[in-house]
Amino acid sequence: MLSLVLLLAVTGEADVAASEFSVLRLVTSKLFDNDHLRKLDDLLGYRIDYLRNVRGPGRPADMLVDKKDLAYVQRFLSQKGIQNDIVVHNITQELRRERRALMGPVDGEITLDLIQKKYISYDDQTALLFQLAKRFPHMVDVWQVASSSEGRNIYAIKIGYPSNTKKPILWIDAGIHAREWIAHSTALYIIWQLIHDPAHKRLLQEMDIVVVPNTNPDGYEYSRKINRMWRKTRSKSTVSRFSDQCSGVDGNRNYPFHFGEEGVSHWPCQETYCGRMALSEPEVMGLASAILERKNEIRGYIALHSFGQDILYPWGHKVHEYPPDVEDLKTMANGIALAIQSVYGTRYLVSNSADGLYPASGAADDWAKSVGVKYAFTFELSPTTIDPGFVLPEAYISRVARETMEGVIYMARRLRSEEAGRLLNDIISSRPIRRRSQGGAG
Ligand code: 0X9
Ligand code: ZN
Repeated sequence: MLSLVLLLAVTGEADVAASEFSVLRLVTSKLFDNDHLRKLDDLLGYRIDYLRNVRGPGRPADMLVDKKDLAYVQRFLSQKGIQNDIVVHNITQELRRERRALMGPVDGEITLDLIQKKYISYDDQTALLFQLAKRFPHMVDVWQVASSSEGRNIYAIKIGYPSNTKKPILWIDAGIHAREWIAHSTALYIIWQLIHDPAHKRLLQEMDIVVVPNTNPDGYEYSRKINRMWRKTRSKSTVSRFSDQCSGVDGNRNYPFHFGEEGVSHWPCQETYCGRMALSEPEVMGLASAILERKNEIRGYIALHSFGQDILYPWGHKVHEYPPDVEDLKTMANGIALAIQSVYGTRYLVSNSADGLYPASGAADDWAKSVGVKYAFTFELSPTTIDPGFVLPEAYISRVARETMEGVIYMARRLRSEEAGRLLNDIISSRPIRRRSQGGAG
């Protein structure tokens, strides 16, 4: 994971001209290669930052290297027999380009065109939710689920037509990791289309879809204004008095399920810091409470993240551990992947999150599954590669959003038909009882 000292140098306004960074992909082949990498840190006099950690022989890792040290690092790795290739020559340039494209607050209405073309600010995302609630009061409800550490209100939007009975819910949230901007934009697009496209009317008569398009607004705004690669929340810890990078908690390590076990850091200055205790983050506390209140209705949960093009299913806290109904989850995930692929041919890999990616405990998807949401997934959206990685150009928003929408609709329809099957079963299995009691009365 990326340490932030260097990233501040990469992205901070004042320092942006001072250093340029490249991304070097390496593949270790032997276990003791790790010792070589530690030795390299010693020789350089600082700890190298990883965009993707070293996970073992044969698995690629990505390191962020100051261009002035690049030749030295490459020579060292090659001498030790560690395969290495430059995958991004100048990541700093890409960040600058993106920064120039950012826009100020929108004047007037937020349009579909805008959300497909721009990464909009948190205030504009919120304005969109209220704009939609005002215009479509018969099918839209917006409410506050949490208040962030810095005091921003976090909203959920429920889309669905009124019903006399409790409707099943598909819950989608996005942006717990601040820098994964394509997740927020995709969530906004899904909201827009569900409301405006009449093709979804029947679905929304029978089920509700709840979307929280930005679960970490403090981090998002920090990522827009100060440090593009910010991942965590922005809560203050005692150590953050010494360094800004020690602020915040990884919200996707802060849920109360196998909290603080594998794939987390207990050190506040690290990217995967899980917090002092589960639910320490007001954002996570608010989301978890909102989900718990509706857990009997929520049939599906999707956490939108980037990047990788994966549909990840539980359990993610430990390798080789699966829920008893894992085959159902895999079938659903395969269907979602095919639905996504049907739009532009983009391939998503379906895998268990611990086996396929890495074990990470205290994450939202595992927790949702643990409280009874049958289908809980993390979608790692596009791209697949570190270049452009989190910094996906705005030109790709509409493509990613459209194909993801297809996956979401596939999942929602499947949930709806499972629900219909369940209702039918209930009716069939309750019939003999009713007959008997009718018989007795007569
Ligand atoms: O590490 C994460 O939180 C997610 N990947 S990301 O690159 N977007 O940070 C993956 C979480 C997968 N789920 C679990 N491990 N439970
Ligand atoms: Zn993420």
